[in-house]
Amino acid sequence: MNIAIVCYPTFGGSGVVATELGIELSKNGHEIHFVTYSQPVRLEALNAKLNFHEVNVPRYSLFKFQPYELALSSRLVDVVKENNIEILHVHYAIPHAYAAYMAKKMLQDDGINIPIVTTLHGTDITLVGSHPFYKTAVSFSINNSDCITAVSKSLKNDTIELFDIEKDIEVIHNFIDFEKKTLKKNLYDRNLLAKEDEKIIVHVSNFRPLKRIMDVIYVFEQISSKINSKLIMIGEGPEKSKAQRYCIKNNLNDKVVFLGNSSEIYDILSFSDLFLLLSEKESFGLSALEAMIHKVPVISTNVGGLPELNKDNYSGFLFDIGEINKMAKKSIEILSNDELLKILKNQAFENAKRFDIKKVIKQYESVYKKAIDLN
Ligand code: GMT
Repeated sequence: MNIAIVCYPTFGGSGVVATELGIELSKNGHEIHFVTYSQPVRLEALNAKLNFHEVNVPRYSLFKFQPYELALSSRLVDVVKENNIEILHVHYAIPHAYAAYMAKKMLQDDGINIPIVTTLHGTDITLVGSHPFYKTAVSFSINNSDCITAVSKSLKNDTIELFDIEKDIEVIHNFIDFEKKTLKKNLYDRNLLAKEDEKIIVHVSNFRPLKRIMDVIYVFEQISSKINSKLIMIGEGPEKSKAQRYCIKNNLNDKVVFLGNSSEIYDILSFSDLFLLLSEKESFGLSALEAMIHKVPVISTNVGGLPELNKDNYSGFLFDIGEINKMAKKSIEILSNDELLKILKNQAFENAKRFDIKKVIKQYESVYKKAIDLN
């Protein structure tokens, strides 16, 4: 199939999922065309089956807000026509599902009927999409997709609760490519980040308020009072400077390393001992799955799709939002018992196998066929 994939090209989970999916589909013989405003960060190499089409939005001073949806829908029409695209798969409803609908309507004028698959990722529903300023348009574009998928049961339920959805939503969990795990770049050596006798704890996110970055720091503060350890904070976002200030003020700055956005996450995870994801909302928690594939157990909250991913007392442990003392106590218990840590590491890896990309790809292929049959 010739498939156009629309996504955010950044370090965020939805862009990573869309990119990894496109790469795997191309390995399965499909021709993939990414349409977005810059080359997706995880899309390192293009080839005959993996193409990238940039969406440009010319700056014009009359516009206070540059009309990205307009540029995207025009670009989609061109890409569909020029590459005989058979399906449009849009990741993240805003504004992608809306732009896809406009492209579909424009293409109908040329006698082309293009099916749309929309994948909902989380914040497009739970945070931004349900805002009254957007809700009507988001609801409309979801209902006008041919097929809708959500990355967890929890997100499906949230979508049904927050919007009047007239169509079925299929749950296709996020996934991981086990072959990629071995593709280390070897840019990071363990001893660049921590001493040999220090345990390594990791957090990866976009440091937005819903990630509860300060909880990560508070939990680590308690851990580091008992366990010789380092906390590696990966990502960029609005809560980062507050966390950095706290670390400086509380003499934690030689124990907490803020790395910023990194393309070497897999290298770092490969020598880590514990992953913290303490969000107040999380439709799936892809970063926790990336930790598990590297045998890193996960301490997480029990919100959203996290219980579908992190198996309590197996791949890690789940807690209510803000249960800092309990989270810290459990982390100390794990990190001070090498035997227990080893068991949990192996179990985290076993648990990750449920989300192997090879299984998931078939689900997406069957959704594409369903969407094509509907048109
Ligand atoms: O976590 C974020 O804030 C980024 C966001 C995104 O869209 O890039 O992540 C969402 O989609 C990911 C991929 O499906 C999920 O793993 C994340 O759980 C989800 N984030 C939230 O629901 C907060």
